Formats: sequence, C-alpha cells, structure tokens
Amino acid sequence: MKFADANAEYNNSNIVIVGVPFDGTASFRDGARLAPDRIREASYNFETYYKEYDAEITELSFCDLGNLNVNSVEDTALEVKKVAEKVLNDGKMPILLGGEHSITIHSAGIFKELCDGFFISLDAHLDLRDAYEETKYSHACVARRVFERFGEDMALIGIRSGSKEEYAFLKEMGIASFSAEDVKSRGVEDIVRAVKKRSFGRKIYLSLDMDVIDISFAPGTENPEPYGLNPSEIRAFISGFSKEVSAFDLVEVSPKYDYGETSLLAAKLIRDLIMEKYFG
Ligand SMILES: [Mn+2]
Repeated sequence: MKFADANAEYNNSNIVIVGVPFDGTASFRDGARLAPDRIREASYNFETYYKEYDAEITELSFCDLGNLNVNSVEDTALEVKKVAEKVLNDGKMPILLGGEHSITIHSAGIFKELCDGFFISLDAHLDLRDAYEETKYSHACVARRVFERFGEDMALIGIRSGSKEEYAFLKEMGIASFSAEDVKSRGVEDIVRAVKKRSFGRKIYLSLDMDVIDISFAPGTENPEPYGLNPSEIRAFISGFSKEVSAFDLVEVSPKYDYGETSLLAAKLIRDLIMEKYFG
C-alpha cells in the first residue's frame, strides 16, 4: 500500500516517501517496525482538499517507494544512506517513515554531506548518550551522533528527559535546546525565531520523534513521556520551518501500543508538511 495520493512517478516527484521498518535497538517497547504501513493506512482517512490554501494535495507530485529491506543496524545504515543520497542528489525531498529514531543518524549524515544544512529534532529525549546497550547506533544516541556531524548547526526542541550526564554534555557543548516548558512559556513562534537565527535560511533536516507529543495525544510510541507538546504546537513548528525543510523523518510510532490515534496523527502531520511546504 502506498501513502495516500502519492501517485506520481519518481522522476516527476518533488517529494519521495520511503518506509524504514526498523526497531532493532528498541530498549523499552518495540513495534516501530510496524509503523510505516500503519501510517500509510491511516493516511487514507483524510480529505485531499485543504480549505486553508484552497488547494488539493493531488495537485502536488509525490511518490512512495515502499519499505526498505532492513533487519540489522548495519543494513539499516547502508539502505538509508543509499536512498537518502539518491533522493537528495536528484534534488527531491526525502520523507522517511520510521522505524525507530536511530534511522535519522544515517539520513542526517548524508544530508550534512550533500546539503551542509541545519538539523532540528522535535523530541522528548536528549538522545545524547555516546553508546547505549553496547551500540553507538541506538535510538538513545541519535543527537550525539548528529552533533558529531553538525556541531553547533543543530537544535533540540521539546526536551523533557535525559540523564545527568546528557544534560551536562548539552551544557558543556552549548547545543541549542528548548524544553517542552520553554515551548509552553515562550510560544512556538518565539522558538521558531530563535532557531532561525541559528539556521540563517539554510536548508533544514527536520526529525519528528512522535514522543515529543504528549502521551495522551500520541500514546503509541516506544518511549512515551508525559507533559509533552500538543498536536497544534507540532503543526505550528511544521508551518514555521516548512519552507526550509529539505529532508524530513517521522519516527518512533509503535502501532503495538496504539488504537490508531498516533498513526493518524503521524499521517496528518506528514500531509500537512507537504501542503505547507508548497502552498503555505
Ligand atoms: Mn524520543
């Protein structure tokens, strides 16, 4: 099954959706490997017409390449790099449907190499561990690996969980981060402005870990955290960054712990990003 309305040929597409059904480093709950297909199913719930732009999503050309064949950390690294490299080199925007957050390490790495842009993660977790359960490519090490590539060209938004050591590393390295509380007290627009002062209009890789959203709105994630952002706030971040976003991933949905609401929200946010980018 394809993502709804992803009916264009690859060559004519501006946006390319790819599923990455990998959750091999899951440490609490698993199930993210099931997410790409559940999100695709959920995408058929929504209207093609967007009143706010008076436009149809079917006016846009995008395609869905299906799922990568990934079973280990090694083939995930290889396959994600390969497809992200091709799509970016062809001047198209990749949208990766995770899968767990570790997939971002590989696609963001290629993005840095090819586009020299800025990285933004919407995530409850710092993910700044150097290694976790004996791998450096764990979902708990994403921001650390990204930092090694991007340095100061990154920002973490929605943070509310990390170890003492991770918070110390964050501070020591001066990584830009905005807690969920910061978003509540300052508002989304102010945070978007602050991040854009650092990204200087460069291309953005946006990684949306669905656990940034409060557990009550997005219960089906691998490592849920209370006191999170609400869907409208995420929608506002997508609006704020959509023009610069040139690569996107949505990760950590676990359909095993979901009655469908998390996949539905994921599908809607992807559709909104696509529309906002071209009609916003
Ligand atoms: Mn997370």
